[in-house]
Amino acid sequence: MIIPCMNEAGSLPGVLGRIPDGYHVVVVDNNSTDDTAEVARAHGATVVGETVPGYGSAVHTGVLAAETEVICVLDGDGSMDPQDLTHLVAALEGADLAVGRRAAGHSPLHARIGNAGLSLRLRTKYKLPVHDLGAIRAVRRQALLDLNVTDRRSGYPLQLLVLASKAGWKVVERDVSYSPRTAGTSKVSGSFKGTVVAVRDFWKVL
Ligand SMILES: Nc1nc2c(ncn2[C@@H]2O[C@H](COP(=O)(O)OP(=O)(O)O)[C@@H](O)[C@H]2O)c(=O)[nH]1
Ligand SMILES: [Mg+2]
Repeated sequence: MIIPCMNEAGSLPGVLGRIPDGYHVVVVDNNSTDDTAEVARAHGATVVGETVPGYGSAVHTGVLAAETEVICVLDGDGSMDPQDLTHLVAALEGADLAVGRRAAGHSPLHARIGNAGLSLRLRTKYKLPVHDLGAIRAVRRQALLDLNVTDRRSGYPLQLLVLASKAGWKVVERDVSYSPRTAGTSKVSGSFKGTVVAVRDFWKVL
């Protein structure tokens, strides 16, 4: 299980306290200026550092560091429940990629509109059965590496979905919970500016 983290020391204890049995956690510390790395280690995670900023950069470093056949990725801000990953991993039985559809309740309005537009495009142009952007996911590690996702910023999850479609992968989506982050500050969708930058990143991919 890979958790990209930039200054998530406040949220991590809650996240790492809900890891399902049998999972090994790699926290990718992306230039945190707080105690993210120490907190992660204290809660049993392996910590890998990544100095190149960006969500995709942190995730890719985690994928390289992981040693399991199947990997999962989720945020370290407490907005997602690691227990949901067991359903996504189970769905890989009949699929190449399993992504979560986050409950919409707590997202800011601009983020919801952006997600709706982009996921509509994924359904129509790329024939993917998705209603969200794959922010939490499970996939086989080697297949993911072979797919060669190159985006190192917030477009990473979207590029993964587009490449999966082009490669003829079977993609499935499952409902997952979604709450406000439990501490710290948002790096992407919490601010209007962050969302504009992210949507621009996304649209380039599409
Ligand atoms: N955007 C961004 N997120 C990062 C980076 N490094 C790690 N992350 C983590 O990626 C996850 C998602 O970021 P978050 O701020 O929650 O985005 P939001 O939910 O869209 O507001 C969090 O666990 C971040 O700590 C980075 O360089 N940029
Ligand atoms: Mg978040």
